Parts: sequence; C-alpha cells; structure tokens
Amino acid sequence: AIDQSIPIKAREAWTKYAAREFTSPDQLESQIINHVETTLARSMYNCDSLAAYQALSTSIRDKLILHWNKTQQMHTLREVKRIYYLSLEFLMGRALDNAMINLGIKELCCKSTDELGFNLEDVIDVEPDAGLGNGGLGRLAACFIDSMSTGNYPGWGYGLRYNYGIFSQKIVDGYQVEAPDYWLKFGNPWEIPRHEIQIPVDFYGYVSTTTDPKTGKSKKQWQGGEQVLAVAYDFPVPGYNTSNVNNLRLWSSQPTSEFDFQKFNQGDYDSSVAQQQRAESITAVLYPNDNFYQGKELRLKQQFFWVAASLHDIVRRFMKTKKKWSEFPDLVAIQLNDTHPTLAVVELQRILVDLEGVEWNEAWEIVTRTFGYTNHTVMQEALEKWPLDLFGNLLPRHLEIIYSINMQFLQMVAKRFPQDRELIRNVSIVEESDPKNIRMANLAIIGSHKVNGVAELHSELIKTTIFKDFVKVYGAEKFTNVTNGITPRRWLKQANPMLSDLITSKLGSDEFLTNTVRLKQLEKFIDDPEFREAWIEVKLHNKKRLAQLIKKLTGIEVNPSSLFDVQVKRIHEYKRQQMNIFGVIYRYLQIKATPESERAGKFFPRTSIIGGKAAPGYYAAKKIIKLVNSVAEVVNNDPDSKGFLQVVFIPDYNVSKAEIICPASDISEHISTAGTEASGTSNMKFVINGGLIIGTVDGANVEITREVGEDQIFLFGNLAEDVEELRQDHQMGKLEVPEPLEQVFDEIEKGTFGPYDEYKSLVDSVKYHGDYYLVSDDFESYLEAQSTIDKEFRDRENWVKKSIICVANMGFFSSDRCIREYAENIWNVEPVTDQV
Ligand code: B1H
Ligand code: IMP
Repeated sequence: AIDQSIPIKAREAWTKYAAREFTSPDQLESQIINHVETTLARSMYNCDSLAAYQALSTSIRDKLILHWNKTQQMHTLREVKRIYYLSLEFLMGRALDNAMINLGIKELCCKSTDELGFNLEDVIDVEPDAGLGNGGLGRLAACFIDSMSTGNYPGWGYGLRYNYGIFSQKIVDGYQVEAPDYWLKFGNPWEIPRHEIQIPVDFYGYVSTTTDPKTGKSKKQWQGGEQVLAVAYDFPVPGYNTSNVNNLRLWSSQPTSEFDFQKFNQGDYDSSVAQQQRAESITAVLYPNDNFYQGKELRLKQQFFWVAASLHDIVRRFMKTKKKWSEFPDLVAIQLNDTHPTLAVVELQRILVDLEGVEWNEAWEIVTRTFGYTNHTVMQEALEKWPLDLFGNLLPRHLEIIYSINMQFLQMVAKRFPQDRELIRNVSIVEESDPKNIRMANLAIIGSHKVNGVAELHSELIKTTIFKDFVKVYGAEKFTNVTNGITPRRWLKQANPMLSDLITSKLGSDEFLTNTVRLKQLEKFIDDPEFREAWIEVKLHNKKRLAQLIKKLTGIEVNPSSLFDVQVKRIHEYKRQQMNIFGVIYRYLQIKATPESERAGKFFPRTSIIGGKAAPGYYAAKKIIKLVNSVAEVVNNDPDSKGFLQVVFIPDYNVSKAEIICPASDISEHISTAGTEASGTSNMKFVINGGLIIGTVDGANVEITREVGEDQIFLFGNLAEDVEELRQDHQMGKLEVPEPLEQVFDEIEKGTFGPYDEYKSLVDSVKYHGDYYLVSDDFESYLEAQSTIDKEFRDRENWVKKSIICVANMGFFSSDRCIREYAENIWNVEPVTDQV
C-alpha cells in the first residue's frame, strides 16, 4: 500500500525531518516557547496564563496529531470496521487535564510549566468548558468516545460545532438568567479546522422524475433549493495508556461561495447577505432542552445538515476501498444517539438508490444492517414528531422515501397481522393526527437492526410501554439493554486524584482505571483502621475543596464537617428537585420547633446543595430555582437553624464544576418518579467517589443497588409498576397531601419565602393538578429515608465502611464495559491494537 508516486529523494527528506513528539520536559518547554513566540506572536514579557494555556495545549495537540495520524493510517490500511457515533451533543468539558492524564504526561507537563514560571493547576483553570450538550445524553457521548479510544476501537464521533454551547446560568435575585456561552472567544487550541473538507448540503427544492431511455424505468432526483457548506473541525480523542487516538468530527455551517449576484446587481444587497447569514445560523447555537422536544424548523435543519455531511464523509471513506455496496455494513456501524440523527437512515437509502443506483430492497438491507438506535427516554414530551408539511417542505425527497419505507413495512405487518388495525396505526411512521406527524422513533426502529435502552429497568419499560407494538412485530430479540457507564479516567482519577492515589497505593497499581472490576480488591482493607482514616481524610479534603468553590461562587461559607447532601442535574419536574426543597423546608421547620437544648441531639448538621440549569422556556423549573434560592436566603440567615442547616444553590452547573462536586458528597439525591429517569449517570459518578445515594427505584439506581448491596443505599418511594394506577387515582380526585407536606405548603403560603404568588403554581401542581410526579405519594418515605441517613451518618466507622464497599463494587459502571457490550452485541467490531 506504499504510494509509489512520491520520488525516493523526497520520501527520504520526509522521513528524515518527520515531526517528532516531545518526550522530556526540556523538549516540551522548547515547544511551548516556540508556540508562544510564533503561533501566538507573544513573548516572555507578555505571556499570561491564557497564553501559557494555549501554548501548552497546542504542544500537546501536536503530539496527539502525530498519534492520530498513525492510528488513522493503520485503520485505513487494514480496512477495519469503524464505528460512527452520531450525537447532536458532546458534553466534553475541558480537554487539557484529560489529555495529560490519558497520555501519562501530567508530571512532565507540571515540571515544564513550573520551570517556565506557571502553576499547572492555574493553567488548567483557564480553559472554558466545551459545553456542547445539555446533560446526561451529551456527557454519555463524551464518555463513550473516551472509552472507544481507550479500548482501541476504531470509533469516530460526528456532531455539530455550535458557536454557542449550553448557556451560562447567572442567578439574579434568585432567578435564573441566561447568558450566551461563547466558548470560542479565545480560539480553541484543541480543534483542527479542515477548511479543505467542505461538503455541500441542500435544503428545500423539489423532486424531478426522469425516465431512463434504456430501461424505461423512472428515476427520482432531488433538486435542492438552498445550499450551505459543512466544514469539518476535528478534535483528537486520546485513549488512556494507549497511543490509539480517535476522532471527533464536528461540522460548522458556512455559506457557499455562490453569492447571489443577480440580487446583488439588482441592488438587493441586503437579502443576498441575509441568505449567507442564514447559512451560518445553522450551527450557531445548541438547543437548550433536556428531555423535551421542540419542533423548530432550524432544529430539523441542524439535524439534516449534520447527518448529510457525516454520511457523505462516511460513504466517501468507504468508496475509497472500492468494495461492493453489499460490504458496506462490514466496514461501517452507525449508532444513533437517540432519534436526533434518524434522518441518516433515509439519507443513506437516498444515496444508495437515487445516487448510486442500488436496487431498493438491496439498499434497504444495507441500511438496516448498518444502523443501531439507542433510546434514552420514555417521556412523551421528549418524543420527536415532525409535522409533515414542515418536513416535506424542507426535505421533499426524504419524505417520499419515508412513505415508501412505511408502505413496505406496513404491508409486511398487515400480512402477518391482517386484522390488527390498531397495531398498524401504532407502528406506522406517519401519525394520522391533525396535522399529521412523522414519528422519528418509529423510523429509527424500522431502520435499525438493534434498539437498546440505557439501563435494565428502562430497557424493560420500552418493551412494555412505548415500543410494545414493535415487539409484537419484530419479536423481543431486536430490543436489548446496554446499561450506561462513565469513564473512570475523568470521573475518578481526574476529578479525585487523592482517592485515585490512595486506591493505587493499596492495590499496588492503577490497573483499576482500565479494569474497574479490580476495585473489588479494596474490600480486603475494610477493617484496616489506617486505611479508613485515610479514606475519611480524602473525603474531607474534597469537601473543603467544594466549600472553597461555593464560597467563590456564592459568598456562602459552609461547614465541611456537616453532612453534604447534593442534588446537581438539569432542573426538571420528573427529577423532583421540588421534593428535595420541600424536604429541606420541612427539616427547617422541625429544627425551629425543637427546643435549642435538644437540637444537637436530634439533628446532624447538614448542608443541602442544589444546582442545575432550567431550559429557558420551562416555567415550573425556573420556579423551583427561585424557591431554592429563597429558602437558602431565609435558612442561612436564621439564628435558630444556624449550625444545623445550610442551603446553597450552585450557579452554572457544568462538567468542570461536577468534577469538584462529585467527589465531595456524603449523600447525593437521585429521586426521580419511578420509571421516568432512563438511567442517570451522575448517580454512578457520586458512588464511585465514595458518596452514598438516596434514591428511588429508578434507572440505574436499581443496578447500583444490586452491585453495592441494599445496605449501602437509601431507597424509598413507589415502584414504577404502581405509578400508572396512582396517577389514575389522582385523576379521580383521590389525592392526600400528607401532613408534613401540608405543613410545608402552609409555610410557603404564609409568605415565609416571599410572596406566595411566586410559588403558587408549584404547590397547585401537587394539590390540584393531579400531582403527576407523585410528590405527595413519596414525600413521607422520602423523609423517612432522610432521617435514617441522619442516624447512620453519626456512626462514622460504619459510614466509611459503606463508602468503601460502594467504591469497591462500582466496577460494572465503567463506560469501557458499555463499549465492549455495544461492540460485541450491536456493532460487531473488534479492538485494533498493533501499530504500523
Ligand atoms: C436523556 C434526553 C434528551 N434522555 C431530548 N433524553 C433532547 C432528549 O434536545 N433534546 O431534544 C435532549 C436530551 N436526555 C438522558 O440520557 C436521560 O434522561 C438520562 O436518564 C440518561 O442517563 C441519559 C443518558 O442515557
Ligand atoms: P479519511 O478516511 O480520508 O477521512 O482520512 C482519515 C485519515 O486516515 C487521514 O488523515 C490519514 O491519516 C488516514 N488515511 C486516509 N487515507 C489513507 C491512505 O490511503 N493511506 C494511509 N492513510 C490514509
């Protein structure tokens, strides 16, 4: 496979002067200075920490690019099967610390920056988060690409390079105020712009029909009406302890160079420029909704833009191998991260049939063998349904292809279930409503060979609720489970270096970072008092670190030896932060009602920490934030509760803050209404850092309980199987607000936390609007679980044992295990190890 077109002499020069990677502090320092003086055009005299960050990052990026090239060349030459992970969100957080850790060069870098007069931790802190995601779904994608690289899988991520990531959250007078997140303000040393890769993407237009003069067959072709360019930006993804470097390719939209000169000459300069700006707006901003579908045309444009560019790239790479189309699924596996990229199914069918002349049925076989679909939610309001006319206007040919796919599918169903009109209505891609809708989940299931949920309970639920009709059609084998996981590199070693070092010293190696079941060995040391003391030390250190952050962000000084009770995640009624804050109010009232002399015996000092963003249009979520802040204001200034209760709302929760918060909890809350949280992944992050959980029997909490044992978790509340009936009861007017919750509501009504008008909707939702999230049903058992925690936390020795048992048994929740399961059961790909 050696390219003979390069003359020997030139080849020798290329080899002799090939770029070399740094391997010592001296070499790195020389590269850093070189980047400061040339790339940044700065000098020793004006090298601030921003410049230091940029120069260090660029030097490390250079190293990554060399590994990247080797990896990609090997994969190309060996014609290995690649995984393409299509996700509209990659919530990457910061890259520098992670790159140093994965490359094993953190000490080396520390030495270099030190010698150049900089503190490495300060340099790390300069980097803005890459916040290209909303929450769990986007962070999962980020963990998965880390694990694909670490496991030596040839896997690429494809996404969008939003100019603005998830908004930054300010708290003003207790209210959330959104500010744009222009994360690219100082450029981005981690990306490689590939201005040479420009892929045209069409929208609108019409479908033309021509007849082939030879065969007499008619042929459909889409004639687009508006064109934009997709420009590639590559982000190298290093694995841990391997030279394998995969690629995250993010697309940025650009206007085509074809400026509308006709309009220009007619003097309509404005509208000609406007069209160019429309093109740029496609990748301008991430939609800030979590678990919620909002049918905006621009969002559909984002989806098609991204899917069309990615597929074009994947197909081009395949065509270089000159293999037959039927071998496409042997070289390509595409995973759909939720329904957002489902158009890829249709676009691949269009490329094969309309552009490459593959026969329809053969093409469809290739398509379905290629795709897998991951479902992340059963919540009705999150399911994507595009109004038919909006869809057909933007993508006329794709709508026709969907009709054909649907017709063929429904004919098959009708043949097998001739009498079942309802079944046919339910599985149809087209919802026969007014107006009609395209159901993306149905299309994704029909277009894939496997469908998976993200935790056992969730994967069972999709089979018995939202997709039960498809189980009838395809059988249960098409549906499978891959329980979510997290990368132990970022969420243990990077976030909690002290704990990671302590574990390394006990286990004798850091192998647990790539083989997390090794953590099990920790149980051997559970009765070693010195080890337990060290364990407590680590937690206290991390709590002090969080206390510092809280002080910096809010001015509030919290007590690090109080029990840290943490709930950080997107604010959503189903996640029930409202129940948490109602519980806090109840605790506050109890403290006040207890004579001062008895308080210390009854209440263990507690700090309730809540954080998270509300979607800008989500009224109830914003009310919850306001209530938390108002309760904090009252409680933190009341001498009665001083020393027993503090309440903090951490503003602008994001990945880099999570890295400080997760290692610092004693208890974290994962208290969704049973059956609503598909998996949850922060539950795993807290437990692997030695924090215990209070939670409902929902999502991955179920499997965490199985792994760590029931004694290590504080479960409460109704089960998923009972939710439906309880809701119906409420609808029939059977709803009892338990006495403690009534007390809380009375206090809110009295205006203790500000004018009642502000919170009336939160209270009414429980009392008068059917209490959809079952706060009234679960409140008392929630309080009970909380008071068990109060009791158990006093027994420090017992608590630390539980904490150690937890960490020792979290091995299952590594995202490395997830990737192995996907690879074996869905993608049929293998790791590729030896280097060229
Ligand atoms: C999850 C979403 C989601 N599920 C739509 N669904 C979105 C849906 O912008 N949108 O339109 C954005 C996000 N996110 C989360 O996925 C689940 O709620 C978690 O339980 C789960 O752990 C996570 C990863 O699987
Ligand atoms: P792509 O597959 O064309 O997108 O290329 C991705 C990367 O794979 C390139 O940047 C090269 O590093 C490598 N690569 C692509 N084609 C070849 C080839 O023909 N020989 C060796 N390496 C290649």
